[in-house]
Formats: sequence, structure tokens, C-alpha cells
Amino acid sequence: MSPIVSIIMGSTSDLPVMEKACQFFEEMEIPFEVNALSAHRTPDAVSDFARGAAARGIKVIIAGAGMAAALPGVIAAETPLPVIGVPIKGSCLEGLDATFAIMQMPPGIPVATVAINGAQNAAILAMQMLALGDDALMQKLVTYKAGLKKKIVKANEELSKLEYKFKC
Ligand code: RP5
Repeated sequence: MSPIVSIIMGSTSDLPVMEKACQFFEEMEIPFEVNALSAHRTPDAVSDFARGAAARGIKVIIAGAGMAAALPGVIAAETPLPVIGVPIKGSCLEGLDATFAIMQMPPGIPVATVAINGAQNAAILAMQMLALGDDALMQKLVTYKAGLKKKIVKANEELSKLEYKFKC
């Protein structure tokens, strides 16, 4: 089995957040790899990874980083693959630092940026990209989305049982 998605994080301190992406791919049975690389601490390794990812069969890259989060943008600079950035909340700036660093890319080098700590949404977005060329994955996404709707239907059933004097 070869990975089609690569999950990269700037440090293993990002793992508690980035694990949400791993768990989603596991649930959806999508082969993935997960590694730590740092734009600041291991710049050469980041470059090697980004340049070689497409040739290894990777289709989408998810990169999570905190603080001065250069990782997703630096990867995007050296690959034609789509890169999804996950800003990690880790410093005294509460993740805004990473959000701006990841989101404010110059024209020509986009990084699709999800919410602070939004690793699960990054995985879903990656699956949506993969599903464009894979009917079976698209069907799994349809089922997944239907499951989300059921959750809210159930929530409303529970809310309807709440009793208050002035609840109409
Ligand atoms: C970033 O610096 C990493 O992505 C991490 O969010 C943050 C802190 O890294 P550690 O000092 O915990 O390794 O590059």
C-alpha cells in the first residue's frame, strides 16, 4: 500500500492536533503517511520532501505548523501538488500568528488554509480533492455528509424534549 496523502507537521508537539487528520484517513481507509519536518530546523529535508512528493504518488499534502508557520508555504513553493495548511494554536498569540503566516501567501503559491487546529477539516478537504477522480471516495463522502445531517436531526429531537415554562 502506498500513501496518496502526506501529513507533515513542524514538530511532534503538533501531533495532538494533527492526529485528527490521521484518524479521519484511517476511518475512510485512505492510505496516508505522517512525518515531522521543520521549515526552520530542517529546511533541506523540507525541500527534498516537497520536490519528490508528486513522483512518489502523493496527491495532496496537509502541513500543520505553529508560531511563524512557514512550513506549508515553503512546501507549496516546491511542489505542484495542492497543499492544505493547518495553523496550530501553540504560542502566546493563540494561533493567529500561524494563521496569518499560512494564509497570507503571495500570488502564485496558494495554500488552502483551514481553521486554527482544523486538522480534521484539512483531511476532509483533501478527501474531497481526491474524490474528484474517484467515484468510490465520492460515495464515502456523500455517506459521511449524510451522517452529519443525522447528528443535527437527533440534536433537534433532544432539544424538543427540553421543558421550560416559556419555551414555545
Ligand atoms: C513550529 O513551532 C512547530 O510547528 C510547532 O507548532 C512550534 C513549536 O515547536 P516545538 O518547540 O514544540 O518543537 O515550528
